Amino acid sequence: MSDLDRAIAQLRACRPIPEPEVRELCYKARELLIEEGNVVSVDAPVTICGDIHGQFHDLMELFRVGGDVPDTNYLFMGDFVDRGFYSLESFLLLLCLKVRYPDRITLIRGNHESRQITTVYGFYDECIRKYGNANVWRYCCEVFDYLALGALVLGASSELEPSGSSQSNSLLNGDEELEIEVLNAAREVTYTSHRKRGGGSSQDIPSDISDILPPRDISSSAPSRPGPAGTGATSDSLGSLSSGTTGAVLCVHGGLSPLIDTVDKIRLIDRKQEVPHEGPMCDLLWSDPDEIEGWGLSPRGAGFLFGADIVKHFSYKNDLSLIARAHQLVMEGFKEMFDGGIVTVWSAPNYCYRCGNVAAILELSEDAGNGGTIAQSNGEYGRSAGTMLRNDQMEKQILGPGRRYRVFDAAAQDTRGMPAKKPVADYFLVRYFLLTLPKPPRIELGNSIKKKTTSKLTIRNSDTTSQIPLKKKTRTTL
Ligand SMILES: [Mn+2]
Repeated sequence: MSDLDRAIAQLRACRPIPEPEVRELCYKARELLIEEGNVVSVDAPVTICGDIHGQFHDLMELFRVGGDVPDTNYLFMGDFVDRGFYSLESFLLLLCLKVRYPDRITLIRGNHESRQITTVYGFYDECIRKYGNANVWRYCCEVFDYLALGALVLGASSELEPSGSSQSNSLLNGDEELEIEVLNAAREVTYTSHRKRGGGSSQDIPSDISDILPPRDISSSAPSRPGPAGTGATSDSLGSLSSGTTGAVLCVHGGLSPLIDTVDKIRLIDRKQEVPHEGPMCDLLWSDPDEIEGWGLSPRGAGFLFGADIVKHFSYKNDLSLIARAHQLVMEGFKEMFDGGIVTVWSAPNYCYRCGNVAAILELSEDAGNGGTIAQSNGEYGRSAGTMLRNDQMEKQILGPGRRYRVFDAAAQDTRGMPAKKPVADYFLVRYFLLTLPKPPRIELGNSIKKKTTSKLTIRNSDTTSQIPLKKKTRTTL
């Protein structure tokens, strides 16, 4: 067993590794991450995850539900630390897995992967509490500076293979393909949505769905979501060029920036620094979609709000079929907005041990028909001037990827060590007692009885109070 495997085993047991090992790990991770571009290319199949926020036991539950590394490819969209009691173990485990299986796990940066934010929201204090000094926090922050800002998932299939347990299989006739499937942690299908092959629309969603998915405005989605060409009679003049083409999926922690109109412009950012208070890098990590037109001021004091028109234009220009992001608590674990053009994925169940929400991960499967090597958008500017847009009137035949959401609850209470009972390893103790006693937990653990969430989905612009801890800036609407 290598040192790395030993560290992984120790962290999986929720026991921190000694400071010198953290130093070594962070050094190796940095060497690896420095080679990655600002926007990492990831091939489907991949499972996309949202905020973790130090909820270690729920991260273990996530792996139980989604499959372990390296059997499942993962893409984590940031906010590994702060708020929860085990930011250290959560982040170091993910980092170990990254170093051990670099091609199997992708980590991108969230707004909490920052010196300033972690000193306010818990990770810094946790490191001091567990090591007696700030060295480990410092090593981790140096890694944060090297995390990619986004990822492009390529080669995702436009339709799903229905899950075995799906009672909706029988509904799937030859004219339809499965576009969305939602499963609970027991792997039972709780929602499906189909689209018609060859030009059908998602208005053809069967009506027997047992919804846990929020009602979606499907009335306006038909024109922009044509069926795949080449799957039967079709008048698609692009012929086989666009057959089954699924555009790329852009993954980013927060959202878009008024200063960035192409994926290529993300690539040009000098990312190896602390998250700035404004500018394109800040916006990617802080912005939120909202039901507005154009751009708006964000109540967070950093980043912007952006509307459906912004997403549609950006996705069209960059040949994207979906933007996946995290950053906002969603009671149902995920939320699609803007005709399915953007989705929020939230992976911290019962957030802060008291919010009562479920969590979700998003699985995109591989396009087997194309051997995973279809000519995909890589987001490079200029490609759109090519064959796909020979005719301005021509709608690009890009389909959204088939999306399987796995929804899960917080890990059972008995699998969690209470922070106070957590064994403290020898190597922490050197200066432990020289410090003041650890701060009492800010959150009542006893208060974790979950309310059953039956009401319609809410999205909280909270994360909950994640506001940049600065004097609020005033900004003009762009
Ligand atoms: Mn966030």
